[in-house]
Amino acid sequence: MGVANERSIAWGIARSLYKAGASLIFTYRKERSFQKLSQLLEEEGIEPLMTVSCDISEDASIQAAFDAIGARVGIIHGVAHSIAFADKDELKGEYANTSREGFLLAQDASAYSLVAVAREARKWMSEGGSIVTQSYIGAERVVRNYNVMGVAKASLEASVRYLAEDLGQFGIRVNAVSAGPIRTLAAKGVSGFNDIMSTIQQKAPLRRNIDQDEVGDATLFLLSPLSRAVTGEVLHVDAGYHIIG
Ligand code: NDP
Ligand code: N5H
Repeated sequence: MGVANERSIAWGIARSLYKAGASLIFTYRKERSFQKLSQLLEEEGIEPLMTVSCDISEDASIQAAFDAIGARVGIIHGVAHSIAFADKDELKGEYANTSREGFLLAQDASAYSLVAVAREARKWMSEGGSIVTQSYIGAERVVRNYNVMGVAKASLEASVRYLAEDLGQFGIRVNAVSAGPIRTLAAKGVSGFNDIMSTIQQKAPLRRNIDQDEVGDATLFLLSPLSRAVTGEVLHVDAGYHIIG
């Protein structure tokens, strides 16, 4: 869930999963994303089991998407949730100025969406499986301009833990990847992005930034049985930046 174009983290995940032999189902919101996705799938010679429209701001849309998926394939083993949204105006200046509307929008799209997706997906995860979402270090620490999205990611990471407890008894694991900054469509035009990338290059233990394929491979690990005893975890895929004070 969440391929907008070739730069999307979700596309990195799709490539890793495809190489590992997974059967793939894609969801998209905008028609533009559907077109990009179809083009990418054709270029890479990937034949998905299906591609379904899903707007995570609408419960009915999530339900309809997973009902359609369930009706077609019967059982699913994993979900990659790679979706977030906040109003651009909330991603600069003081967090103290966040509007009620902006706060609720970020929480709804970026954190509650995982809860709603987990609820619908679990109905079809009758053999157990794994759900993985994407977070950012701004959930744990104050990162300039991340603001309302930092609070939404904190909520997302807490949801990962509560969902892990609920779904563990059914053999379903729930984890997050906390990725370093990657130039994607969502990141386009946000203030301070370039400065953050150069700080990582100077300060991260590996002295470099990371890419979509590295997040894809880590997400593949969390979706696969290689991580079968890991749940409720936030795995940093950030060249080690999070350990630096
Ligand atoms: P992209 O812009 O490539 O992906 C964002 C996706 O969110 C798009 O596919 C967009 O679909 C989808 N989306 C937004 N709102 C909705 C909605 N209401 N319903 C369905 N889909 C929706 O950016 P990224 O790959 O960077 O973002 C993916 C995830 O990774 C996000 O959770 C982000 O916070 C996280 N992340 C990103 C980092 C980065 O540096 N890029 C770092 C750490 C985490 P559409 O355009 O069709 O609406
Ligand atoms: C500290 C930073 C830089 C400042 C904050 C950036 C936050 C970005 C996250 C959200 C998801 C961006 C967002 O919603 C942008 C939208 O308002 C406008 N863009 C769009 O509508 C595009 C077209 C679509 C595809 O975007 C979405 N979301 O659907 C954080 C960065 C260093 C790291 C980063 C970029 C983190 C992250 O969470 O994405």
